[in-house]
Amino acid sequence: MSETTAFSSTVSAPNSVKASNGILVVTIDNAPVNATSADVRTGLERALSHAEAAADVTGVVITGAGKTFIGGADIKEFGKPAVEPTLPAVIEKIEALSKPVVAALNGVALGGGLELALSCHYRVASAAAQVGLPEVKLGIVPGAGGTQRLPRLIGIPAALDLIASGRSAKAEEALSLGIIDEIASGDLLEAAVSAARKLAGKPLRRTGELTAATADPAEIKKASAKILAKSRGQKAPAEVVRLVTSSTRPFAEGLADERATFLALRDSREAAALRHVFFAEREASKVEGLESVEARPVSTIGICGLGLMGSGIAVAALGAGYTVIGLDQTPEAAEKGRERIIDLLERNLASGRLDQTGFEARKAKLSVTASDADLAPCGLVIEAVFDDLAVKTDLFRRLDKVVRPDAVLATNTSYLNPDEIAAATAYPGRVLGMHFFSPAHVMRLVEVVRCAKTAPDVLATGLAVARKLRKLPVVTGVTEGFIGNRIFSAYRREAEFLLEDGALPHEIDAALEDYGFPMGLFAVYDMAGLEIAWARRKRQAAARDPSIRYVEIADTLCEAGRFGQKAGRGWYAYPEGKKAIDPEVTAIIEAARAKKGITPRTFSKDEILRRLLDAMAAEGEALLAEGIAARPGDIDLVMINGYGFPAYKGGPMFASN
Ligand code: T1G
Repeated sequence: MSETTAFSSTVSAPNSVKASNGILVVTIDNAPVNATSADVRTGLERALSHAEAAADVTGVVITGAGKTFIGGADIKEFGKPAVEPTLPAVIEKIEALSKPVVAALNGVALGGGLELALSCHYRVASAAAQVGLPEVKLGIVPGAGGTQRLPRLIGIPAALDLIASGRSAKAEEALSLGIIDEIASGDLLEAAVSAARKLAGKPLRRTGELTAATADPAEIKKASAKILAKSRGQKAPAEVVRLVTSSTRPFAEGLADERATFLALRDSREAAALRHVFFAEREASKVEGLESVEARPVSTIGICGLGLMGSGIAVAALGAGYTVIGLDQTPEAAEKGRERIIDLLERNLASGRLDQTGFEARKAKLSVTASDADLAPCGLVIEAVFDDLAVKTDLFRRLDKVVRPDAVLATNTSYLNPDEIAAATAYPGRVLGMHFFSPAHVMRLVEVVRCAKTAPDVLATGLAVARKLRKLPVVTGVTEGFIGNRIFSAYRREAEFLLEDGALPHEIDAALEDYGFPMGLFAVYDMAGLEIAWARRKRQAAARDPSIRYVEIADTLCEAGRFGQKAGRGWYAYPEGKKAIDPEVTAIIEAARAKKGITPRTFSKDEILRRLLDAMAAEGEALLAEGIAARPGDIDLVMINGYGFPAYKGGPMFASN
């Protein structure tokens, strides 16, 4: 029995080892994503030691089981005591091995997975492989050589782009960049073993020994500035810029700096927040009671109302490969809707997000009509008509008569009670809410509303379709405004209390933008327009409890015609379209305080933030207590993906801990 056959019998899960003509093939089989857990690292190190020593081994191939090469270091090990060997130690061993080590990328190679591949002497990939260093999305930097090896392989500008964005590159792009050396035309493992055999006994290309090609300093400066501007105060992107742009220094020095930076960031609040978001996204897809429920089949989606929301939803559905039938009140309105959808597709084409084939394919799957009966083939119909109860119940009553018995009906209402809409139909069990966010072809979030009578497989269908649309579905129960708008209302209410108590709109907005919000609350208001919320407040005025504090400032602005940016003035003035503090608004606020006999006081940014975050978290606790939201993480995902809450703060529930 050969040395290696004897050795492979001693190898236990999660790695397996077999010899192939002198090449030791190591397969990492650590479901679900072959993360480099302690066991994987130990197994790899043993296999490398064996390969180095064994006379019957001339090379090594490392690959992954299933559809993943390596999904990265095991994030679940973060914050736990380190277990030797560390990933950098295993990677150093690979690079230093005297025999060729070939990475056979059978699927995604991310984070530590790509770093491991970069230390190999040759990389072969399947056509479906993708590579990336997404660590910044977790508030960290690559910690196993990525910021030093990748620039040595592909140059500083390209490495900066990939690592600072955290995006993945498909096999073709990875080949053209030089990250991989070959895309296997036939069997991947055969190609890898053949590459290892060809390299045996030859001088090996060790990435760490390469020099990062110098690039135009102005280009690097420009790219770095763009990354820093976009990072809005996050630490990790700035550290990526520092480490990658200095990767021309001695390799060992760069590696040590990278590791220290990684460890410091890994234990930071920012990284903990982004890990929370990472796992919250995975948890959100686990809905109680749906563990073994099948979704209904959907290949054709009907969309009623082809305005801003409807056309955005249509573009998302066409992008996911669905056939779309758009319905509007008249043939003219339907045709206008089609033009709106085609226009959005043409913009994607023009920006390169879509190629001609994709454009034509989507166009071919779109039809519009003004006749309800044409929706008969739909497995799911989503309405995005005017947010009025009578309009929506009338529509659902009509749809009930024309769609398939197993068709699912979804309402995109943001404030109405979907139970009342469902009650207007013969089969309320097939009704749920699917609350998209504008622009619907861009925003990731969909609040999937479980109505009182929604059948489990109908809820499962809503979730499955949302995922196929590459959206982030979060399940919510029925309450006014669901999770997002209910929290938003509490946040807005507290902000208006702060105005009465002494703060001003620009001070509150500055505190929010410093915290990481892309835009302050009052600036967002002006952008969205003040009239819709005003109309709702007026509708609710008669039922309002006079014992509950109510701030009239927003009403006063609307009564003065200050409806926001498109009216040229709202909470701010917009001379030549540029936002400016308006003393008229300050006067309106001071008058409101005087009317209530409130003596204003000044607030620090921290005080303002504390009050707003506490208000959001308190409303979140209420939603959890009422069973509207299943987990704090769900609430955080809604506020991050629907309302601009900075992800690196983790969301209001995480931030309140
Ligand atoms: N560690 C631990 N668990 C992980 C994991 C990881 N790296 N990646 C995924 N999981 C779990 C996830 O929580 C879920 O668990 C299950 O696997 C399936 O995931 C030194 C330190 C690989 C593209 O950032 O992007 O390397 O919910 O639903 O849609 O520089 O997972 O079933 O219990 O997402 O098929 C860098 C993270 C780490 C990639 C697969 N790597 N993962 O997508 O499955 S930091 C990443 C992903 C690092 C080094 C540093 C995706 C995926 P559960 P899933 P998927």
